[in-house]
Amino acid sequence: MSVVVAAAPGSGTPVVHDPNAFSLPRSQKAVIRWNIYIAFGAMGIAVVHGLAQALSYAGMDVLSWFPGLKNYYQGLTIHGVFNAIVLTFGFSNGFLALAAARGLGRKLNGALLHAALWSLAAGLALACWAMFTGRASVLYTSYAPLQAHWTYYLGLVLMVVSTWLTSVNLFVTLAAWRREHRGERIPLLAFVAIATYAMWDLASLGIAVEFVVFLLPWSLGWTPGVDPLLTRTLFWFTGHPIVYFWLLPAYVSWYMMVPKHAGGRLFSDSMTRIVFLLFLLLSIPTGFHHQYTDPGISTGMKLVHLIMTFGVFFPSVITAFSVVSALEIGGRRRGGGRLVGWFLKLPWGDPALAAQLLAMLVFVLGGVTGLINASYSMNQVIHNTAWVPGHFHMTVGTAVALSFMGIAYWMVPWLKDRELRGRRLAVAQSWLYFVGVLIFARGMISGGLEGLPRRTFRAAAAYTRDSWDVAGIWTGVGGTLMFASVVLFLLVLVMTVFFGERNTEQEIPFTETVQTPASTGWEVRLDQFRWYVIAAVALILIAYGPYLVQAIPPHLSVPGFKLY
Ligand code: HAS
Repeated sequence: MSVVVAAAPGSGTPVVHDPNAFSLPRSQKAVIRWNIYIAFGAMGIAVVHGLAQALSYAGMDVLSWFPGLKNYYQGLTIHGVFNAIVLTFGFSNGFLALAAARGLGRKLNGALLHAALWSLAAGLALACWAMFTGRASVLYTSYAPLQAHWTYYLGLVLMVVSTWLTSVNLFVTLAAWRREHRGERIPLLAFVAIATYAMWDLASLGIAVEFVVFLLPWSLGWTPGVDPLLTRTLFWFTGHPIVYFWLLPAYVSWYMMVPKHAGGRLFSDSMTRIVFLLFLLLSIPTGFHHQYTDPGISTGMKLVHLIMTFGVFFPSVITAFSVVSALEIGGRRRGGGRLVGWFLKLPWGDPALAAQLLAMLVFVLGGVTGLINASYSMNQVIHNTAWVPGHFHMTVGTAVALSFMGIAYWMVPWLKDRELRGRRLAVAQSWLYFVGVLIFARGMISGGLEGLPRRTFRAAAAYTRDSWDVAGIWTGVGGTLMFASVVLFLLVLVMTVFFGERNTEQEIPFTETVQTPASTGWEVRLDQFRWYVIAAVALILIAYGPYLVQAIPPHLSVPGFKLY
């Protein structure tokens, strides 16, 4: 079987590559594998704390079963950091590096690959020490004036550095490819992986300044205090686009790999590039939608961010149509007809596909709740309630996490040269997660609408409302099913790594496009990242400039508040 990856320069003729011809040096495969192991290892620890939190909503206190755990917020910090930072960074550093290498058909820079892994590991070790010893119970948002030990901030900085090193690696590999392929279009698989890191490079500047310039020196006692509003704003400068850094690896798979699993084809090369460029342009100037209730930021600027938030909704809507059309091609090829017949004909027995289809279905609800969050007046109803974790467990907690599990079902076997072990269990695990998260989110969402607060240890809270009881039970039951599902996922992974049958003939799945990339005309300009980066910077200046002018110089006056 052959796969179209690019058009020959100037001719529009597709260049055909033999998928079996691609391989990476063993050492590079091993580094990518360790990124994935760290990512899922972190998820394994995080979900244990997740179970405790879900049960707390149902009124059950199991925290005393955790040796060394000092309080609820310590567990919640570990849950958030491990899932939102370690799982996502480790997975992206591994998966997108592999996608770019496969797209470009060449190996990566080995030194940068190793440096990124060690930076992630060192950062994780530092942050773990701070979190597990109870010196960093500040939650993943790290809001000042809650103060953590300096090792926590340094640890998170090193983890961000690991993503930058991966990004440098991708751009270095792209530059080497370009030298040998003058005038050619960047292969789509590499383009989408690199565009994701280009967006993140810009987005991560906010948290880098927050941690390196303000929180780290403050935690070391080098500055008299901190400016909570400025640091919070810097956090959300990164904190909204980070959700797209979590999501886009899943989109890379939904666009480029899921159609292959389904036997379909992606329709448009150009539309796919435009979607990723829209994320580069629109993801960052949106952060104030997390700060609608914050004083000190003008309503006018919040309105600007609101409009941009509705803008960044569109690439996801385009994604829904593009991916569904690719799936429909696959379903119809398999004999499915009519309105939904093709959907039932998809190969649901393939766990890599089933997990991602179910993740997509949940993401429809995640997207709808996101729009409600973004609406200024409705945000006043749900802000800081359980609704918000309801929303993000359907986005990052499922669209992303369940997609990552689906991707792992082909990627770990490829990286390890072994067959997936426990296919049926893997499919069952995906359905269990799907059912679990729908029950869990039903509880969180309905509880939130009744005013059930988020980030609260409900099992020990001195106040309650009757209407929270049923919502809490839904949350506890759903969370338990999600936990059981992740345990099964890790079991399948361990069985595959240690007992999977040897197979060195596996392919990295990726799709053809119905419309091959144009080699002339305006579409060629889609590959010139630098212009889109400049435009993104201009939009950021419009969205954040007025606030920063009034916020600088910062007022470093608020002392730290420690929970330990
Ligand atoms: Fe969000 C809060 C608005 C998307 C994550 N969000 C959060 C928080 C997290 C998070 C973690 O405006 C909490 C932060 C905290 O700790 O305080 N969010 C949005 C909007 C979108 C959105 C407008 N969020 C995400 C994604 C996340 C994520 C993605 C993680 C990956 N969010 C907000 C707002 C808040 C917020 C406010 C602040 C709330 C507050 O007050 O605190 C949009 O980007 C969503 C667009 C998505 C869609 C869905 C498209 C559907 C697709 C699936 C296609 C599949 C189909 C099925 C059709 C429009 C692409 C076919 C299937 C077959 C099987 C055939």
